[in-house]
Amino acid sequence: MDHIRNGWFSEIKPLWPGQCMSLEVEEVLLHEKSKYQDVLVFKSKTYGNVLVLDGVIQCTERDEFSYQEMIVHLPLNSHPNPKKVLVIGGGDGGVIREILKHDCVESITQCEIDEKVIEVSKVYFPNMSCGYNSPKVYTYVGDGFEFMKKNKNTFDVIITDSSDPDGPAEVLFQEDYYILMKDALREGGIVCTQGECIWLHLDLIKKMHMFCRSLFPVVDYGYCTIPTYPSGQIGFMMCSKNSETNFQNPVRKWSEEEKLKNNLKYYNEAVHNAAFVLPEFAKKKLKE
Ligand code: SPD
Repeated sequence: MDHIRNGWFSEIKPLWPGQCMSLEVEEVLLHEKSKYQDVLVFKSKTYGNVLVLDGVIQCTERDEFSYQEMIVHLPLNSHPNPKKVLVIGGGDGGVIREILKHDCVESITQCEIDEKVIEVSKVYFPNMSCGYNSPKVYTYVGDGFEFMKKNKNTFDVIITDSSDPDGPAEVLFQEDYYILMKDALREGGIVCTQGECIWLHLDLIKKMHMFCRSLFPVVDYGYCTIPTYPSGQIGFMMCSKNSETNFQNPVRKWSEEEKLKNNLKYYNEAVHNAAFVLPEFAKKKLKE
């Protein structure tokens, strides 16, 4: 239990040198090694249950809605009629829960490599894993690369809800993976991936932005704030095969009634527009 000392969990990693997020632990609920990674769930003093993979916070019950709403509603509301959605990763189920808020979506295929994450989420994160019961959801336990190689020209939107580019998820931040996603999309399809933090990983974001621009006619980087991710900010790399897409202006909007029904806590239209407004240092770097 290297990461817990004196009743505090600390997220110490070379990916964010010299800094770390700490949460006070009330009780350790589970600590196991899956086939792929170290899985820890603890009840925190002030952020509810927390899921940690290989020492890195993946979600807390208190603030998960920010990331899950944004990684889903930014791309889905930028597509005129998304019917088939593919989720790579996202084993906790939060992304599926949000996709199900779009009635036009007919099927959600999820490809998660680590079955343990799904299992653990069903027990300790019922508010995230609730969508697994939907008849629209098909879950494959396996490698996203292999899955996409066999499913070309199939999806309207692909969402990659991955962990950080350190260990098994590293390949998901490389050009070959984006080529596969592009080929798995139908005409006019959209990709949205976990795109890391401008305060910590701007060189990586720049590199990804450049290869994405060589593959797709429209590319943009949006972000949200979230207290328990490193530096309190995380972004989304968004690419469209449709040259008419303008990610900053959603093409689909919910009525007041739908908004109430969907119980949104972070996303609204103004937040969508503002998500792509970058501070000067990041804007300059991506424009260079
Ligand atoms: N630094 C942690 C980034 C984790 C992103 N994925 C989280 C999974 C939530 N569904």
